Amino acid sequence: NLSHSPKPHSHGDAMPYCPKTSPLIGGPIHVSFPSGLTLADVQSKNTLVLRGGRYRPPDCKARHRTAIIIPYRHRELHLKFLLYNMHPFLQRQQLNYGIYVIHQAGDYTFNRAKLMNVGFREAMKEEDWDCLFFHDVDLIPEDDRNTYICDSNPKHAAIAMDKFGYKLPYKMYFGGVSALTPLHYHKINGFPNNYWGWGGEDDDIGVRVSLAGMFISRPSSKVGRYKMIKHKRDKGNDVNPKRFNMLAKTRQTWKRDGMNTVDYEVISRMYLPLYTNITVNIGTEA
Ligand code: UD2
Ligand code: MN
Repeated sequence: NLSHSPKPHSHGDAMPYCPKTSPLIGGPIHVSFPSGLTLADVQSKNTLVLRGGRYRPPDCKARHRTAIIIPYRHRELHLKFLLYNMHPFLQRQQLNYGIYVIHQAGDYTFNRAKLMNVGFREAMKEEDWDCLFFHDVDLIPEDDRNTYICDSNPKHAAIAMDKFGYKLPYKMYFGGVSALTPLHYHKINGFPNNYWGWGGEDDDIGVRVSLAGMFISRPSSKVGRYKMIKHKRDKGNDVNPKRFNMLAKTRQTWKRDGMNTVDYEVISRMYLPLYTNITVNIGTEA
């Protein structure tokens, strides 16, 4: 076929690659939460963001394609502040990126890790992402040098959070924000599907990484800094009392619970101005 109609968003061959280090990034960021901020304000500050929360640098070819996957239910205010801070942050890094909000339908107990599996599968249907950032809605990065690209091992990015006094709480901690390539994700069979409610799922993922023969990589604690927007425990996300028993068995369960068994029903997919919203029915505990 000799006809070459340009693909949507393609910028032709003449465009140079972006520099290895973006000239637009600085150091520490002053994170702010302006009162009265609306999503329309965020939109008008981010005019280059395309429908579905997609972006490509306008004047160079991005070296990296990163999807941000956010597990979500009833956190409108946090989402607004995250988008407000995150879009400019990612644009300064000259990434080709997309933001996916994976919204758990219904009132049944929340399941963060299963929502990540949904996000992985649904995002990969749209684009050949080379890195996926699994991202709590309430964590705001505080340093531009925290680059949203993957390492050769699964990366735990949220090494230093204000809520833990900017220290790693324990060595195997893998919560908050983590980044895996599709290959890493398949190697660990994705995340567990059966942690309903608060806690344990992040440690299970950390154990999967080591059972699959990989290591946890981290940025320096100067760079991997985050503010967590203060909140109370949500309704519908009570502490999971089974978490310790489940964690003791990850070695036996990880290969038969994960990406190979995730089942769900997408209720809607909406390409909103600042993000793609996927509302999903993930069922209930067996
Ligand atoms: C910690 C970890 C988090 C996860 C959790 C245990 C940090 C900063 N994060 O978070 O990664 O391991 O413990 O499950 O230590 N969410 C909703 N709606 C809900 C409930 C949860 O959107 O009703 C999402 C949201 O993206 C939130 C995330 O799930 O940020 C984690 O829940 P959390 O913020 O209530 O838990 P937290 O802060 O203890
Ligand atoms: Mn939180």
